Amino acid sequence: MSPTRVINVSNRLPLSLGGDGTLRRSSGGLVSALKGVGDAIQLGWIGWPGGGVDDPARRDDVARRMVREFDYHPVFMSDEEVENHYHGFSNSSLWPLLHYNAHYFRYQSAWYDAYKAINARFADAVVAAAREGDRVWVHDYHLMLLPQMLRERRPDLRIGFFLHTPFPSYELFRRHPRRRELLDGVLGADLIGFHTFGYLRHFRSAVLRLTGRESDIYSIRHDDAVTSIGVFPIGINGPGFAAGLESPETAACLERFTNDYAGRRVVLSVERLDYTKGIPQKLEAIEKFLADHPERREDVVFIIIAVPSREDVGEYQDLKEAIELAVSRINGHYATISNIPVHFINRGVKFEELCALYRLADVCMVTPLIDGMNLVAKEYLACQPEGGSGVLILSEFAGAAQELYGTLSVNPYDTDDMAEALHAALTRPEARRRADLAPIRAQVLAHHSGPWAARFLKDLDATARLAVVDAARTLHDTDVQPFTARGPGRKALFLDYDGTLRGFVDDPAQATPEPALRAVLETLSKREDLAVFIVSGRKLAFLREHLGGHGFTLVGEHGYTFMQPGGEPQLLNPEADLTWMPAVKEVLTHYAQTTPGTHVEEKNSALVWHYRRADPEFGRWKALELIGHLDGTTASQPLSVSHGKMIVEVASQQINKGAAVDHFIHQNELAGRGFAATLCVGDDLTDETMFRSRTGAGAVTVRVGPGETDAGFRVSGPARVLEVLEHIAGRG
Ligand code: GDG
Repeated sequence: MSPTRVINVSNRLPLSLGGDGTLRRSSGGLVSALKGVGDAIQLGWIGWPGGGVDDPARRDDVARRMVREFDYHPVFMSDEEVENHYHGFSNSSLWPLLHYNAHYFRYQSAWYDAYKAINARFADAVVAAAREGDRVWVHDYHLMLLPQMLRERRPDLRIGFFLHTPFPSYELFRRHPRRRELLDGVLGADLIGFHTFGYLRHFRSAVLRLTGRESDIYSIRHDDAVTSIGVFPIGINGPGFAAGLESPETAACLERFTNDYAGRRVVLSVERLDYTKGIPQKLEAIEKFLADHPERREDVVFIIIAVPSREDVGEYQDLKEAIELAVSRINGHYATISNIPVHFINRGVKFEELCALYRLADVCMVTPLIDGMNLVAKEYLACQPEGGSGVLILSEFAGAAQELYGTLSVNPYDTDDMAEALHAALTRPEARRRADLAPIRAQVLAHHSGPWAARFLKDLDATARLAVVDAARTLHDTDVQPFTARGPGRKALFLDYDGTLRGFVDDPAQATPEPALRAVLETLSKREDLAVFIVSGRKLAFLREHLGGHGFTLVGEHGYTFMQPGGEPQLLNPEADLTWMPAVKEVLTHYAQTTPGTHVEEKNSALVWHYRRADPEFGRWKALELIGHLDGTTASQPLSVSHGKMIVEVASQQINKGAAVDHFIHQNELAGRGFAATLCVGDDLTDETMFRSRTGAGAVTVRVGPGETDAGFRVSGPARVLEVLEHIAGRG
C-alpha cells in the first residue's frame, strides 16, 4: 500500500536558506514528530521560508528546488506583510490574547487584512500542491482562517488543525474584534486538537456563545456535519535528544561544564524571552531565595538562557531591559569573590550544549505565567540519566503540569512559594529525588512526539467531518409534477411563512413578502385547480396585511385562527380548552424574571418562553429545567410542551398545524372537493406536525433547511422554495 501523503502547514518552513542559495532542512520539533510516524506517511510541507529571497527570478528558482528536493512549498511574504501578518496580527493581537494578556493585546484592521490575505495565499499553495486523498495538517494561531478557506475550495481534503498555544476563556477571547471569523475559520477543520482538556473546554464555550453551535467533548455540531475535537498533549523530539545525548560533542560540553561548575549546584532555565515565560517573577524568587539563604550564595549558580524573540515588538524590548536590570541588581547584591549567582545568557545555545546542560543541571526551573505545553520541562526530564536525581520546578500554569505529577509544582505569582521550592529542591534527600524523577522521566520518554503525531493523524483518518445521516431526499422539480397545471385533480399547498417563504431577519416586523414571492403567489392564486393555505405561527393580522387579497386561506397562530378568501377571521376550534394558560403563564414569567435575556410571548392559544438572547448554556439549562417542571405539574392538562430553536412553547394539544391541515382536507372532502395531492412545506418543529399528518399517497412533505425531520424531502432554504413554486406556477 502506498503511504498517505500528509501536507503539513505551518507559518515557517523547516529549512534555512544560505546566503549562497543552499537549502538546508532544519530539524525542529514538528519535523521529528512527523518523521516519528514512520514510513506510513509521505511528508509535504507548506510555509514561509523566511526573508532573504527578494529577487523574483531567484525566488522561482528556489521554490522549484524546494518542491523538487523536499516536497516543500514556499509561501513568500513581503516585508510589509511580515510586519502586519506576523508581528502585527499574529504576535501582537492573537498571541497576547491567547495567553490571557489583555494588557498587551492590540488590534488594527490593516493587520487583519494582511492576516486574511496571507491565509488565502496559504490556501492557494495547499490547493496547488494537494492531490486527491491527501491529509492536510494546519498548525497554530498564524493560520486560523485557513481550514475554512480550504474547505470551501477543496471539500475533498481531510483537514486537521492543531493549536500549540492555550485557548483562553470566552470572556477574554470575546474581546477580539474578529472573534467570530477566527472561530469560523478553525471550524472548517475535520479535527481540531489542543494540548489540554482545559483549552478544549474554553474553545467549546466560545464556539457555543459566538456561533450558537452545540458540542460535546468529542465533537462540535454544524447544521449538516460535525467537526471532531480532541486532546493531544505534544511530546518531545525523543530520537533527537537520544542522539544528542550520545554525541561526542555533547560529551565534550558536559565535561567542560562539569569542570566549570565543580562544587556548585546548577539551577537551569531555558526559554524564549517572552512575557508569558515569567522571567521577572523567576528572578524575584531567586532574589528572595538568596536573601533568605546566605549560605547558598557561594554554591548555587542560576543559568538563565533567554533566547531572543520578537525583538521588533516594543513589549519585548521593555521586558529585556527589565530582566537585565534585575539580573545586574541580583548579581551586584549577592555575588561573592568566587561565585556570580546569575548567568544570564541572552542568545540561543547549540543543541549539544543544551543537551549537556539538561543532563548536568541539579534543578530545572520552568515557571511560565502560562504556556500551551512547555517542552523544556519534558526535555529536561528526558535528558536526565537513568537513575538520575534532577528536580523539576514546574509552574502549575504550563500545559505540561496537567501530565507531570511528582514535580515541584509552583504558582509563579507567589514569590515566597517559588523561593521555598528552590530551597526544597536543593535540600531534598537524594533518594527522594531519584524516586520522584524515575516515573515522570519514563512517561516523557514513552510519549514523545512521534506517537503524538501518529495519534493525531489516526484520529484525523477516523473522524472525518461526518455528514449527519438523513432520510429526507433532496427535492427536485420532478417531485412536484403533480402540482403543476398539467397534473389531474385539485391540489392543495400548505405553506409555512417565516423561514419557508421568507428568510429570517432581525426584526420580525420587517419580514414582509418580497416582490418575487408576491408575483409567484399571484400567479398561483389564479389557478382554478389549486388551493393555497399559508399556515403560520404569526398572528392573523400580519398575514392579512401582507398576504390578504390573493385568494388564499390564511391560518394564524399554528391553527388557532383562520380566514377564508374574502371572509372574516374565525376560530378553527372554538371548543379548545385554554383554562391552563394563566397558571402556565405564571411559571414562564418566573423563568423570564430569573433568566437574563429571556421573555414570554403571549399568543391566543399558546405561550412561548424565548431564550435566544440569554447565555446559551444557561438558557438551555433553564429550558430543560422548565420542561421538567411543566411535565411534572401539567401532566393532566390538554397542552403540549415543545422545545424548539431557543424557545419553549406551551400550546393547546387540540391546536397545531397538523390538526389545521387535517381539518381543511376533511372539510374539502365533505364538500366533494377533495384534493388529489397535497404539498406541505415548512422549516421548524411546528411544521413537523404537518409532515406527520400527511404520510399517504399524493402527499409531498418538504423540510426547509437543516435539522432532523419527518418530511420526505428537503430543500436548502427560502430561495429554493421560491424556485419550486415558480416551477409549479409554470414560470420557472
Ligand atoms: C510553542 C508553545 C508548546 C530553546 N532554547 C534553545 C532551544 N530551545 C528549544 C527547546 C524547545 C523549544 O525551543 C521551546 O519550546 P517550548 O515548548 O518551551 O515553547 P514555545 O517555543 O513557546 O512553543 C508551547 C510548543 O509550541 C509545542 O507545542 O509547548 O507552549 O508556546 O524544544 O529545546 N534549542 C536550542 N538552543 C536554545 O538555546 N538548540
